[in-house]
Amino acid sequence: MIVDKIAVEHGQEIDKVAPWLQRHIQAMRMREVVEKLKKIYVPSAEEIVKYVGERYKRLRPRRRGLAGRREFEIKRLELVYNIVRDKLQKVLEMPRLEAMDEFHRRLIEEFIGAEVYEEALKRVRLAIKLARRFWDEYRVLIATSQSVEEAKKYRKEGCGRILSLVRRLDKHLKLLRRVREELVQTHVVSEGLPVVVVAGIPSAGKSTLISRLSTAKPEVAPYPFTTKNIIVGKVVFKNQIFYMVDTPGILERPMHQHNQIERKALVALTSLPDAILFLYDVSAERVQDVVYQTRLLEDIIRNIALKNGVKVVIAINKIDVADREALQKTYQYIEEIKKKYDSVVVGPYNISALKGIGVEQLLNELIKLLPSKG
Ligand SMILES: Nc1nc2c(ncn2[C@@H]2O[C@H](COP(=O)(O)OP(=O)(O)O)[C@@H](O)[C@H]2O)c(=O)[nH]1
Ligand SMILES: [Mg+2]
Repeated sequence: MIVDKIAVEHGQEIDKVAPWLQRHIQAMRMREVVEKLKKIYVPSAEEIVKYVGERYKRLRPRRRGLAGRREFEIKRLELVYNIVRDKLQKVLEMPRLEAMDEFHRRLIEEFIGAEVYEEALKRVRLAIKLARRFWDEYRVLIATSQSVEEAKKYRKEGCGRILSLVRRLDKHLKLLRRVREELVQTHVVSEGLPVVVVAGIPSAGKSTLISRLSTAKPEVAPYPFTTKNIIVGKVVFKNQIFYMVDTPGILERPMHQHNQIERKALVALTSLPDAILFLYDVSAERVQDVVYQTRLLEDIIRNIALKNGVKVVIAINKIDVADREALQKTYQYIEEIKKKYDSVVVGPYNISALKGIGVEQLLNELIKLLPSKG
């Protein structure tokens, strides 16, 4: 894998390299994982068996007599073995957990379980090995059979044993297939560009801001293993291209209110951002007061920013219709937050996502925090 080479050439292990390089490695891994998964097809056991059956029907004996029969039955066995091996070997191209970027790895760890995933791959590997053993064994039995009946009997037995290996893999194949399908969906954030994750209570203006700043209509993709979505806008600003990501329902409430799925989703999400943008809603229509919003901010600082060494940029949104009292309180709370988490917090910037007030200055600050393209 290319990224391992980079780390090795730098003479260091991945977690010891500089943060920017680590980010770069993660981004490249992320892309590699998705590119790889796109090219893999994970069949069900039933599909493999059915495919074998179709191909099997087309085989015809070429010679008469016992020698011809042996040759024919070996051909049939070989066909079954070859198909099973090829299909399963393709499945084994699924990346090992240790070769994955953190986002994808954590998704699997949280929603599937690391052991369950590795076990599935192990079973597939084992099935290939056993299939090979049956092929070796039964090929000899058929080749040395003393009658047409005996040749048939061994072929039946050999094919049966190989196909029963496949049938017993069914559960594991289904799991790998699901993992593949879920992770491939993350292609919209897997191009290797820097990521800014936007947080804030519902109606704070996250969607409005992302729509305003993205070059095209934001893309919506399923958040793997959940019924939630990831919304991604691509932002181009002064030579910098990055993603602005919204994850509705995940960074909108303090974490003690999260259900199990949201907690898992958050754990995976933690490794994604290069910076976090937190939006305060200071309008009279805000659905939560600013104390609540500050608690959410603090949660995000502790659970994402501090753990991953990324900054949180604070923007006070809806400045065009700000409620005076809420605005003043917000300044006070932010002051306190800055005292507590001085090195992590940037801002605040007053903006109106709707009217476009202050957004250029905000972008200027945001891009300073992102790894540069080159
Ligand atoms: N006046 C005003 N309204 C805004 C502003 N930003 C967003 N809104 C409105 O607030 C509502 C919720 O915005 P939305 O972007 O959907 O919030 P989200 O839930 O955080 O994605 C919408 O009606 C927006 O038009 C702003 O800067 N000023
Ligand atoms: Mg929204």
